[in-house]
Amino acid sequence: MPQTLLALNWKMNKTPSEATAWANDLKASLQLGEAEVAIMAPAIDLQALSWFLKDTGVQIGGQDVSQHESGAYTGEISAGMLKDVGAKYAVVGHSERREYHAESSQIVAAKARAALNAGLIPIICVGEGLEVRERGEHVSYTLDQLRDSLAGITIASAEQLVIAYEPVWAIGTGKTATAADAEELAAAIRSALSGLLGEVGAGVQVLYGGSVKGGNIREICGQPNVNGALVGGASLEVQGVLDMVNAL
Ligand code: G2H
Repeated sequence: MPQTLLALNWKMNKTPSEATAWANDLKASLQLGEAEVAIMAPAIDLQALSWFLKDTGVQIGGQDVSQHESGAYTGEISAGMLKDVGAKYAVVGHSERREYHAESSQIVAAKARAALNAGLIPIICVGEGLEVRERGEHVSYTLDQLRDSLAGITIASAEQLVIAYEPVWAIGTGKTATAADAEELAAAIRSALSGLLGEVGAGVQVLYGGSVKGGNIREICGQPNVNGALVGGASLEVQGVLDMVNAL
C-alpha cells in the first residue's frame, strides 16, 4: 500500500509573507505521522516555503505547470522551475483550471508529461460535474477524462503519478461525497489504471478531493482504494491541517 498523501491546495490564497508565517506556525506544532504532507502553493510562495520548511519532511508543489519546457510563454511556470525551487509535485487539470482556463484533457496530458520529464510527480485531477452525476454517468465520464489525461504517459513513467478524484459538485461547496462515493470512483480509477498501465497502474496513489476536513478525512482515507486527500479550504488554517494529520 502506498503511503497516505495529504496534499494541501491553497488555490489563490496567501501572499509570501502569509505563507512564511503559516509555515513557521506549522513547523512549531506539526508532528508528522504516517501521512506525507505536501503544500500546493501559489508559485510566488514556493521559494519561501522551500526555505522555511526545509528539514521538516513537509513537501511542496505547484498548482499548475506549463506544458512547454521553456521559451516565449509569458506568465507560464515551467516544470524545471518548480523542480529547481524544491517542488516534488505539480497539480495538473484541477477542475478550476479546466473550467476557467479552458484546459482540455489533451492539454492536461501534455502538462503531466512535462512534469514527469522534469522529475516532478503530477497529481492529475479528474471528476464529474453535478449534471453528469445526476444522469448517473459519473463513472464513464471520469474514466474517459482519466484516459485522455494520461495520453502519451508510459508505464515506466507512471510509477511517479498520482490521480485525484474530485467531483466538481463537492468542491468548496461543503457537500462532501460520501466515503462510499469516493471509494466507488477510486476503485473504478484503479481498475482502469491497471488496464492501461498493468501492475504499475494498480499501484498508483488515488486521492479524493472535495470538502475534506478533520471531521471526515479518516473515514474517506480509510476506504480500500483511497490513498489520501487533496484539500482546499481546510488547508488554509494551520489548525485545520493539524486536525487532519491527527485524524489520519
Ligand atoms: C477541491 C479541493 C482541493 P476544497 O478543489 O483541491 O478544495 O477542499 O475546498 O473542496
